Amino acid sequence: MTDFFTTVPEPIQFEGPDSDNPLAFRWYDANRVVGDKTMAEHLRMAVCYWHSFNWPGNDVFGDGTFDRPWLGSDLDPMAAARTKMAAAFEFFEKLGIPYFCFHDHDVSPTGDSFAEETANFTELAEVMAAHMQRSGVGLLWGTARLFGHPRYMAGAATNPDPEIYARAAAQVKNCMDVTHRLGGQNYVLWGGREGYETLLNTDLAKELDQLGRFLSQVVEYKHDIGFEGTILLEPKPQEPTKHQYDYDSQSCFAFLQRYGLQDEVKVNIEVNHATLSGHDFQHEIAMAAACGILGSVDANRGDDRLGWDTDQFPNSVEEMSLGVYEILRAGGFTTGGFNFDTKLRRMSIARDDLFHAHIGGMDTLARSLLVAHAMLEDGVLEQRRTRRYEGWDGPLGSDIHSGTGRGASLGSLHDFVSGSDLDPAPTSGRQEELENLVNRYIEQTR
Ligand code: XLS
Ligand code: NI
Ligand code: NI
Repeated sequence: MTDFFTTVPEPIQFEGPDSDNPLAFRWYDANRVVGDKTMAEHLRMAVCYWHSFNWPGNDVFGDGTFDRPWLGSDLDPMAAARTKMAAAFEFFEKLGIPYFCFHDHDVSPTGDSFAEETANFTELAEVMAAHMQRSGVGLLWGTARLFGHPRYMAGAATNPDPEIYARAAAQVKNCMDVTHRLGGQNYVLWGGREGYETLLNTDLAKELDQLGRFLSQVVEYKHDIGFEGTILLEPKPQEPTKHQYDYDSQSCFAFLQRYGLQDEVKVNIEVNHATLSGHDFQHEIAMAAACGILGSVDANRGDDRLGWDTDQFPNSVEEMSLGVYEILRAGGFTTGGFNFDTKLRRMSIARDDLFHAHIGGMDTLARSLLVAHAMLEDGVLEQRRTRRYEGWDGPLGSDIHSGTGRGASLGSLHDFVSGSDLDPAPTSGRQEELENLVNRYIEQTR
């Protein structure tokens, strides 16, 4: 291990809920078995490279505040990338996190030409492979940064210029190759610039077809190279563009169906993107699961008062428990996991702030897993839900679904209602009682 994080000399340990050591886990006990899997296997948590190691702590008004010595513009970019990578893996190992995620340009400098970009990335992928081998830390997903360079200002796949589409496709091919080489579990596409600023200069129909074509080419290439991970779209309604096409899970599903990709591509749901689109995190997970496209999660939280992606570390057990509950109901993750797409606040400038932030996030998810598992195991919520719909298991419900008997048509339903003294009584939704029940699990689960 290198010695960038000198104030945290030893790996973080689990000490239990009564510990007052701020550099210990109180809930995340990697090997604790919860149901049929360990906590580590359920949660499959990852650190993201970009916010933790590439972002200098700047914002639109001010410069970087963080102590990230590898970000100096006077450094040799390849040497700086190696230093950064060593510090990143030191962090992953000391934190005891099983996975990480990256953008191509997080780990590798772009250089002056595409050839140089490719050569740099190929070289640094081998350095990354060696770190992964030594540390046992795996790659949850890779992704290409198709939104940073000025060439992508009007989109990558959805750019009005097909040469920019081609440049983006070449970059994605490289990134899929490296993700495959490193045993990545998934490959992500977040459409940061795949949207518009004004309809006055935008051909929506053309752009959607371009995006559909791009994604189809990604899927074809995945099969060509035998990549077994999952291709994931990451919904977000806006920011940086005024409107993004991958708005939310339900619109992604419609898009995938339109281009015949619904069995090939799933979604990576981010908590703060869910809330920006006007939904709860729980809603986005449940909707993706209902559509059969639940893939992975970017764990973070937003700020109710701010209308942008603040990417704060998750700290609400209630919010995360309800999301994890839907994940468990859907059978849990397969290739997905929880990536901390989270950044420190700009004033958190001590090196060990990165540990405190991730420890809090990991403990929040671990505790949420316990709550969600207890709720599912006890079955009370599921029984209530099942009972609420049980009429649909009876003869009338099956007639309607199968289009037979009384349920054959509006006419036959009309005959049925007219010829009976049908007067169905409404039943209570019992929402408050159920909310109290959830709070009981949060209070009591250990
Ligand atoms: C930005 C996105 C981005 C993706 C990866 O809002 O969350 O970080 O996760 O490109
Ligand atoms: Ni994200
Ligand atoms: Ni985000």
